Amino acid sequence: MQFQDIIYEKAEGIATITINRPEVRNAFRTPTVDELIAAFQDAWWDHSVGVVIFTGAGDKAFCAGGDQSERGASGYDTSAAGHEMNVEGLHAIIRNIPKPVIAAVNGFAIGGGHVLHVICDISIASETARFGQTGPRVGSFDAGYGSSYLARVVGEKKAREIWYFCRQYTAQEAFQMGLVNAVVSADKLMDEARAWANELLQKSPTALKFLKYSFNADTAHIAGISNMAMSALELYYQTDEALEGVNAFNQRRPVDFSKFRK
Ligand code: 2NE
Repeated sequence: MQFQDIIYEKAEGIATITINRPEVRNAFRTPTVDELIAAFQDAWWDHSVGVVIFTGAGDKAFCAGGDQSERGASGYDTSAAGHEMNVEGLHAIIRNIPKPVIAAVNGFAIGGGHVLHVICDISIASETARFGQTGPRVGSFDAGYGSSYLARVVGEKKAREIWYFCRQYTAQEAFQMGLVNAVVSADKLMDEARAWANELLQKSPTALKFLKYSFNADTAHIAGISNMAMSALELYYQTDEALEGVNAFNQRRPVDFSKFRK
């Protein structure tokens, strides 16, 4: 598969997957998600790969979530890929690939982009990284892994704060709440991610695989919740309420949900 929206590299046991849309803070569109799934699939089956590093191009963003310029009353644009955006499939493959996935968070990890790093096994952040959800502001939500699993990571109160208030958090704040494993200066981020990956490459791959699946088993029920959540999201995107959120973002105006409070 030829990649347009991502860069996929393999060297010395490490597969590096980079979302390459820096002009939109690495927001993903439907083909981006397909390419990410294809890259993770390749890394899954390639026996020379022991660890995946997941990052974003440039120095501004890891990923700013779904591309809001491609969102309308039928959800995200399907014309380029011929099907709905398969975010659920992307979450599933990051969870299920039997190798550790390290998120190297090099800037904004926001909205659906924040969910991506949350699902990764390990997150290493640059000092410049910023974390947050935006769903209730832009007319969206992730009621699957994005919320339930986040609550496992940072606790119920903090997860509710993160989703309800749509605030941004610094890398140090993320470290303090257990949302990332380490914080390093921006120029050291990829070296640090590779150092963690190299440490993992010295460990038993089968032991790592079983440990990952054991950790996953405890939250495996969220897959079913995610099925319902993503189906509900497709319906919600068709509402005037959800459209008010996305239109306000795209028109760069304040959002007004007041008439939907019924
Ligand atoms: C990420 C953030 C905080 C960055 O802010 P800033 O000030 O550094 O940059 P700016 O000017 O907002 O963005 C730079 C350019 O990137 C585009 C902007 O429109 C802008 O374009 P130009 O003006 O240069 O033409 N851009 C940024 N994020 C974009 C996006 N997501 N889609 C399309 N274009 C985007 C700030 O940009 C921000 O808050 N972005 C929006 C974050 C967001 O709300 N994401 C979607 C959440 S919903 C979601 O991801 C989702 C879900 O909830 C469930 C399932 C699937 C997806």
